[in-house]
Amino acid sequence: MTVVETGTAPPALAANAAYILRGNDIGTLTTAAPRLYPHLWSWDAAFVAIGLATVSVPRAVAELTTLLGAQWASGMLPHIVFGPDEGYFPGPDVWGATAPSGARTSGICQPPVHAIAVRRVLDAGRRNGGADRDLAERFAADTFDRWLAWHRWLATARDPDGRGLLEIHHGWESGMDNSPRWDLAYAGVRPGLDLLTGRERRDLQHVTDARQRPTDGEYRRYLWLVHQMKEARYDDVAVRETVDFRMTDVFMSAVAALASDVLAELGDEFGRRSEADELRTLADRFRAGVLSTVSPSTGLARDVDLRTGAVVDVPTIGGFAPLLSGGDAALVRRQLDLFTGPHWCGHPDLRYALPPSTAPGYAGYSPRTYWRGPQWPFMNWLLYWTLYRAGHRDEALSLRSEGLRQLGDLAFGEYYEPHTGEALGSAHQSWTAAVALDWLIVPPR
Ligand code: 2M8
Repeated sequence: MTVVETGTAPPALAANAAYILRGNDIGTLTTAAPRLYPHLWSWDAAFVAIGLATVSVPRAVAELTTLLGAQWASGMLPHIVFGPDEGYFPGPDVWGATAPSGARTSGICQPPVHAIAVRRVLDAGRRNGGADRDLAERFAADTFDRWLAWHRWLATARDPDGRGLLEIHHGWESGMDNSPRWDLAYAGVRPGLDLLTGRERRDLQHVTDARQRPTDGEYRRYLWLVHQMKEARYDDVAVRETVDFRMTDVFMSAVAALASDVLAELGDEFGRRSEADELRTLADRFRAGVLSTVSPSTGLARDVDLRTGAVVDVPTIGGFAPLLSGGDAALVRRQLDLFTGPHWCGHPDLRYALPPSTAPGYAGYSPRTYWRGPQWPFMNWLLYWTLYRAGHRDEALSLRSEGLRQLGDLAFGEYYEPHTGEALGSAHQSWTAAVALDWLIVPPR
């Protein structure tokens, strides 16, 4: 085990992280968090599998199998796979969506990070050898077409014009729900119905400081969009034509570029040459799309409102999409300097040198409010893994050591206050525990 300065001895941190994942395990799925999120979330499940792979390859495989079991006929992986708990709002009754397998799901998606999890589980199986290796290799080979179908669906349903930028229909699809990235789009969403009054916001029962969560006004808009998509029967074309929220998501597009490359490498290993070529073409398309959005003045990538044509110029973590997609060495260098510099990770008032979800200097920065300022451990891991893979080792290892120091409080918070290091949101958040395990147990390659 590598020793990193965490404030807590690494074995104790790893043991606690494994304990959290075990506690959130309800059989075939790991809840994203014990009370606030008592179901499986799509991109959380990928990070959870990455953490689980360090302690049990079969359990990691089971997590991804549960997600795939809820895949829609179109290839879409839904953003929530509901377990038996009824304590989340909006729950299955609001979504009214079911996968061909009968699994109850939401009707939208999240960023496609999953190929990274398959890669990581395969690597863990091969490190362990024996039955773990056999299982992981069989799983990766047997499910390759399912992940491919997911990427193909994104490329056709969400980038029908081939501009290399994925379109989203709800802030929840970005995973960065109330980020200032979406303020402009939400300002144009005027709910035709009040779908909140009379319903209970369960999230506020578990996070008692309401400032850490989206407002009721934001929730009314969230629910209205769900209503519109449900009315369109979740049909890809009908939703595009009717929904009040249509944004390109540059961060999700960068994840698609990265994950398509990772899936292509898996295709190479399993003799799927033409599919690997197809995935590389997709990766190139998304990479080019991401790079086309970069502001020459700020150096950050930008989202576009497809309904109005407005370009969103706000300094959020989403602007660093090129760090995930790569593709332009000079731009990536410029972004790394910005990322490590005094406006972001190197900001003198930060407790740990980790990226806040919104730049501290921005007028709308709010250090305790969800995606409007706090630091997110899984995000730190994603950037760490990608930067290391791309050869930016110093920056990657700094994210790892600072990320581990942050988690030394053993709270495994959903997100962290950047100046004090206080854990916020849900405690015992699964993906936070998962990335701690990977950081502690798997040496960077
Ligand atoms: C948050 O989103 C959910 C809705 O999907 C919520 O607020 O109820 C986001 O942080 C999202 O990225 C994450 O996947 C989910 C579960 O951790 O929680």
